Amino acid sequence: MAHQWRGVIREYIDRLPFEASDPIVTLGEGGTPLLEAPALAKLLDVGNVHLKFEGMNPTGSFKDRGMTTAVSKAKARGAQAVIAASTGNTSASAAAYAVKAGMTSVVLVPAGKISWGKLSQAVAHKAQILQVKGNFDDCLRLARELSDNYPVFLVNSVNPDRLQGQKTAAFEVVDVLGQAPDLHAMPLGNAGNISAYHLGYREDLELGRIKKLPRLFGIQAEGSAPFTKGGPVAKPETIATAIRIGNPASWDLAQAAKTDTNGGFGAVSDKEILWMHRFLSQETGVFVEPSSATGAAGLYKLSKQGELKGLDQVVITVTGHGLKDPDWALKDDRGKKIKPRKVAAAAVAVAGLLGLEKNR
Ligand code: AN7
Repeated sequence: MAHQWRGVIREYIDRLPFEASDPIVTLGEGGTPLLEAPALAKLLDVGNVHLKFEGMNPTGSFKDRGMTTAVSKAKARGAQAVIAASTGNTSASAAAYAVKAGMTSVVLVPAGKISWGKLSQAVAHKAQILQVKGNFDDCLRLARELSDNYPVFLVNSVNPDRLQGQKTAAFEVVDVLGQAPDLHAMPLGNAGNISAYHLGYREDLELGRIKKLPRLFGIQAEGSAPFTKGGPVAKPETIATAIRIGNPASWDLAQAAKTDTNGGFGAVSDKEILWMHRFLSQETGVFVEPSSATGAAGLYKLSKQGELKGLDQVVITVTGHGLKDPDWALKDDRGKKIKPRKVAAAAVAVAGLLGLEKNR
């Protein structure tokens, strides 16, 4: 029988706090493509760019890597319900893994500020969804308070089991490249992901699988950029709703990731994010949600400032699938809705609209 990828816990069990006899709740997450993107290498003027396409996870985002570990541990501890605060992707993932585990899920989302693709996933997986009159930071505060005082198990990335699973993305990059890249960039929100990559690459360094750490770069949206502002942002705003976060929980871990790797934080405007969102679709064939274009958009900005000179290997994690939040693809640069033209069901009419001349 052909080998099937078994999910990150089984694939990396010797590097995770699990035994084969532990309950393992998986939907086959991880093993995502690391795609060469020559168009992006040219744009950024660096040797090579690879996109780590995390939208290829079972619920369409990188969150599944940490959800398999968090929900598996919750099950081992006898949990019957999980709770998560979310800008959308965590709720979709928590809801799906809770179903797989035979648990119920509660998700707290900022009212009106999550994409309908993500909301549809939480609904489909029968989560109890509550729209909180507040932002993500309020949702997380509530989720923590509830899990401290009621029988619901917290599966946000403040739960260390989440980072354990998420660190496997770094292992996969090293498995494919055979080394660490010079620089690895990603979107930055609550900062779980950059902290997890740091953990994963550090472990690879200690095991001698890599000779140096990649410089880790986390890129935020300008309207919600606590890391470049130097402190929490009270009213975060951006069209990139996944990273509309003003008070990141993993603040200290992200600072350590930056310092330890000689990395950096950046911020890009919504316009820059949408430009890169389109570039990725049109020039690399990879469809991501707007938030996920942030890492590449940040590097483009740095490249224009001459900051990427001489880099050979660059990896950019694109965190979520384009189908999560497809509305942006259907808008032109001025925000006008793109409507494909209508045509009569006749070849000559189609050819006419396409400007095709008949073969001789
Ligand atoms: C597509 O789902 O915080 O810096 O509640 O959905 O690890 O928070 C999502 C975050 C990047 C930021 N890209 O990652 C949530 C949530 C996408 C995301 C991030 C998120 P972190």
